[in-house]
Amino acid sequence: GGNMDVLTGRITREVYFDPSKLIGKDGKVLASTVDETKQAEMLYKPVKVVQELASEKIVLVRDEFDQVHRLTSEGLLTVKAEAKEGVPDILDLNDFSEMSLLESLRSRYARDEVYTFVGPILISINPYKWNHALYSESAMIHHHTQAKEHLAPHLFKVADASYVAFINDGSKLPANQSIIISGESGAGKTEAMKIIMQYLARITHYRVAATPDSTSDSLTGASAAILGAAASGTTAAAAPHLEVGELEKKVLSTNPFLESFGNAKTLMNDNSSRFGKYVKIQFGATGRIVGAEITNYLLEKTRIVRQAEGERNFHIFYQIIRGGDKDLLADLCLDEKDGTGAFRYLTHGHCTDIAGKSDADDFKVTMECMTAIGLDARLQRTMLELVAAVLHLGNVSFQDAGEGGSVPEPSTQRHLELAARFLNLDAGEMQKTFCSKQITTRKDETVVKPNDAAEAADKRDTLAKTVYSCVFNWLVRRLNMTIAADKCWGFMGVLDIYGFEAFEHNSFEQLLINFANETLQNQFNRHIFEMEQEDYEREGIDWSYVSFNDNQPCLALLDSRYYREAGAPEGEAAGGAVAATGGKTGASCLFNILDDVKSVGGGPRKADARFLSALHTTFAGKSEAYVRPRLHSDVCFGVKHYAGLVLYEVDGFVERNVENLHQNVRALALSSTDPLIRDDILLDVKLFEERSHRKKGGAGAGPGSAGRGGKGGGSRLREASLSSQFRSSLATLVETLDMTTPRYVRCVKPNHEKLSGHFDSKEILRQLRYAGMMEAIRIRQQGYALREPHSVMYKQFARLVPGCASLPDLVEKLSRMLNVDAREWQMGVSKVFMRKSMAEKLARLLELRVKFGAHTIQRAWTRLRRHR
Ligand code: AOV
Ligand code: MG
Repeated sequence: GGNMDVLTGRITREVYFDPSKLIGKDGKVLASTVDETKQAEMLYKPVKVVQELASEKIVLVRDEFDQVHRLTSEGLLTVKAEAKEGVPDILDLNDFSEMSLLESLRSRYARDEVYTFVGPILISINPYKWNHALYSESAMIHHHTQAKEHLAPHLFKVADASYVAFINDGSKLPANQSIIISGESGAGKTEAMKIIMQYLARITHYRVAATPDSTSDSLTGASAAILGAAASGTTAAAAPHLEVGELEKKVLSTNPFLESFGNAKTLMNDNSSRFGKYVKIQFGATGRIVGAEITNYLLEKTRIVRQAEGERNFHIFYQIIRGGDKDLLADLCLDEKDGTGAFRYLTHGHCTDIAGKSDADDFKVTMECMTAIGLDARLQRTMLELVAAVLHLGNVSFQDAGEGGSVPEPSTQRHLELAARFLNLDAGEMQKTFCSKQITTRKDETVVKPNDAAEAADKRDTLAKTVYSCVFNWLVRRLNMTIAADKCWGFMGVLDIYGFEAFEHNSFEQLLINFANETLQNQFNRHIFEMEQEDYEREGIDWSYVSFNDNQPCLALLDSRYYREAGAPEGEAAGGAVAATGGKTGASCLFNILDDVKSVGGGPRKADARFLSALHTTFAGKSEAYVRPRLHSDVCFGVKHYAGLVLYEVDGFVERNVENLHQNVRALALSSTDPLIRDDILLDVKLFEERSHRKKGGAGAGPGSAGRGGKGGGSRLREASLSSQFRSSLATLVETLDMTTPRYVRCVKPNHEKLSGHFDSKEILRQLRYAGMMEAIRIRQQGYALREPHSVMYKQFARLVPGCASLPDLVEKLSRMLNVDAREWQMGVSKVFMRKSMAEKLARLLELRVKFGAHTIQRAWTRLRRHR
């Protein structure tokens, strides 16, 4: 093959090397001494051949850093022309390897072809530059009207396929769809979601406009219109402009609006989503949009009071200060001389600007969206006041005042009063709440104790976080009130969450974010596997041997919902009991242990330590996904996620999970005299209070806990904890996704520098591996890589095998000739399924036929047979 040229010194192609074929001076393969990360780093680097020792099959190569390596000759990899050129669908590569995948993507990316299919999955590599023609209205019409096989990979293609499947189902029942967008922070998920929504908002209108009888409510009529448009070649010329209806405008307006409140600049992404969302676009039976329903997931609250170096708080804060008019700023007392620099909550990261972004302009857009969505002047005003209240809270400082007590610094008293005013709270009560704590003794007596300055500041931050996250959730509720339809025929959901995160320091938030990604990865794996299974079953193929590496051990470690007897860590304390009672919620998992840690006694630090030691005892050496780190095992634990090992620092886990330590902050918030704030905006706080009162009442497990294995106090506490709410909202999401036909968009970040045109192979390969792309392709490979229709197979090989009577006979003889065993192939109803090694041998056979002619092979085959 390709190596031959190298060995004879005729190197005409680019050569890459495979680090696992490195050899040392002694001629031994080094692979075992080069660890995996190092190998990944060296992966597929182009090299020049320095010297070849053809007799010993050893090659010396020089890399770009002028370092010379010794390799076995199989370590030289040549890129086939096909991969070098790049194919629109990776599954069409005859010769699949990580390198050919990477080379295909690289050459496409260089031609600005940022989208590539892997079967039904779309890979999108962030271009970091806008190609407006790619998303123009004529591009939309083109995608909607042209036959699919002529279209290049595109988000529109995914959206259109989804839409067509949805309405074209033929039955009277909707086939609900989902488009699941995933990828690391900054990979382009949110932009992809917006592009998809823009497309759907316009195309659904176009379709109705093109329907001859647009009043017809008939589904088949609507589908016929699409097909008609495609057949008659209706194109941009026939529909000069795609209109967007009022409702569609509202739906689209929710995106910039929620971004203002829920997105922020991080080191990874100038516009990073700090919440997850699933938008169900609701359709009527005519295929038109009738509304949208947004589900949001866990806003990253800590950002409100603290930002890492180089990062910002949520956009809205900067927008108001920079875009609000004089009167507004004077009313909200935000007209400080130093602008954004005057507010402590905005200056932690020492970064208040985003290159190329105008917060003032964005403020106008935010306000326009708010009006478009239908929030009236009073609601808008209240919302702005609450945002101002948060900023003022941040500027309140405390000083110690002897005997463990504290008071606000006199110069910041003004801010405390302003915050109280905008929240409609009593400033004196607010100060009391910050600067003292109420403790209930064993005898149920309430004692008031002073807080020192640090404790007071902590409570101040808790109030700020509570208020802001309530405002955010309230906004989503309001949006749903205005845009969600009461009744709809069916829906298409689009999911855009925060990507997998592994920082230097990881905390509770990262664990929840990564748990969400883990859950989705599992959903993806299951689906891809099931799809494969269906193809096999359709063809009547035995697929039972296809092994599948899922991330179930990690999920079971985190959430007992995923506990499965075979896969669960052995010997865990609750294991036997679980099997006996048949209830899986009783299995110990990380989140249950966290929920059960008593926060009382010794303060939050001690509680975190108890949590950590419980984890070590329960899981170290027992769960394959759990890691007790060699260093810092007194403050850290590790989880082996599908995307790699992450070490979490337990500091703050118990407190953030239970949110229970500041009961009097909640009571303070609920004393607001503005009913809109108290009953509506702060609904989350109110519900939380009600739940914990029920708990205190001790009246057994309420109806709400019935489904959760109601097992005394523990389960009731679990209901209230942040992680348990997150767990159940994710479980509901997965249930919803499982009821739809999912399509996947895997976004990839080409480099860390946010540069356009820079393709960092190592980074891209890492993400593709983590996203399970290799796994998805591996299933195909490990299963049957090659699926040839019967006729093609017969035509290609019958001439090489003399005297074969039928296709089964041909395949039988071929497999003997090539010395492959019976497990390598199966005869399907319409295709022959062959595994990778047989496919490769056949490819070589074809190559030989080309070089030496069919008769030579026939002769060789006959001789061989006689010999035996
Ligand atoms: P993310 O949603 O995946 O990150 P975004 O969708 O916010 O990432 O994309 C990050 C940035 O990349 C955008 O602000 C654009 O500048 C650029 N970008 C993304 N897609 C395109 C595109 N199709 N064409 C041109 N530029 C693009 V995060 O929310 O941080 O996980 O949490
Ligand atoms: Mg995003």
